Amino acid sequence: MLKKVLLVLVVVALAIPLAAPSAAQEEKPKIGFLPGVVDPFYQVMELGVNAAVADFGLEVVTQYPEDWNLTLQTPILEAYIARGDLDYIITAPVDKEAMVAPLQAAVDAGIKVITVDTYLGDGDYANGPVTFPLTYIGSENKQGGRIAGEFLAEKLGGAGKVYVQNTNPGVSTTEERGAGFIEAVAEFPGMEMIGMDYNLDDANKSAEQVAAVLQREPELAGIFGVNVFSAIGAGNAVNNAGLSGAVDVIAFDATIFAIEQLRAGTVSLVIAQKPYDMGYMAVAFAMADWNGVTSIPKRVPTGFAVITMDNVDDPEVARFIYQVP
Ligand code: T6T
Repeated sequence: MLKKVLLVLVVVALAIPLAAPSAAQEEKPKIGFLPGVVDPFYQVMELGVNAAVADFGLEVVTQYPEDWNLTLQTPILEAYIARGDLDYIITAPVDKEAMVAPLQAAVDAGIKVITVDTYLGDGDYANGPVTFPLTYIGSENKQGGRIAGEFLAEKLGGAGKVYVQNTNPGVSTTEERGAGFIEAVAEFPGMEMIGMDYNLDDANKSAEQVAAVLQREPELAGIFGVNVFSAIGAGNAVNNAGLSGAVDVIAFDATIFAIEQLRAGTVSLVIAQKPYDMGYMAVAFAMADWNGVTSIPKRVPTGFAVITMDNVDDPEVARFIYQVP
């Protein structure tokens, strides 16, 4: 009898190390990264994603839509779902309403969704109309627009005509930047907001629209370009019209071009976001969720670095310039 008991104990002891570990211990999650468009902002975000993927020993699949377009982002997402091997999708939805159903389909297929930069619904994943994403990691875009508006109004001594170059309606980020700018400018009685155009995230279209406004409004004093392509178009149009320094450009997004334009005197303020951190944190939160962490915040604001000629050479500020190798 004693022999039998000992034998059973030995068999059990030997079996323990062979017992199958739980899925989370055994495997690591596979990530799909789906940016909004090919641009330096998302390329820097990808660097952050890749750094975290390397730190955690994960695998990632990345594909960029060529343009900011629903009909380009949706099929990439559908292909990600169809692969059947992704556990998390980290994405910047190109439209806050139209991308809800396609991303819900990912969730229905068992994939968890994290949104970076842009959000779905109203961005309130705790109490808003869309609650399925794990978290929303991105800038406080209304505040970013307000920073641009206040700076420009103050630089113009509280009086002057201003105009906004925007991308597309329905994009959470750029919509909020435009609204924040208009709100801030309205607090200065001498300021006049003369209009806002949508360039469909195309720098050439932005330049054409700005050229037309410069012709029509000889008293225009300032332009807010709400993102990479809007600011590039605005800067080019102002330069082509020979108005560098006479019409102030505020550039959202710290591209190399925006910084060159700052040094040349066409741009007076560059607002840098933190795309590297957005990408890194999105992967880190996916990993935490995978390991059963339950206290993942529904919203992670990432802040800005506000760049002028006074601080552009300060390494603590310059490190936020979008450098793509
Ligand atoms: O400004 C970024 C991003 O925050 C926005 O959502 C879309 O445009 C950019 O990617 C810049 O091109």
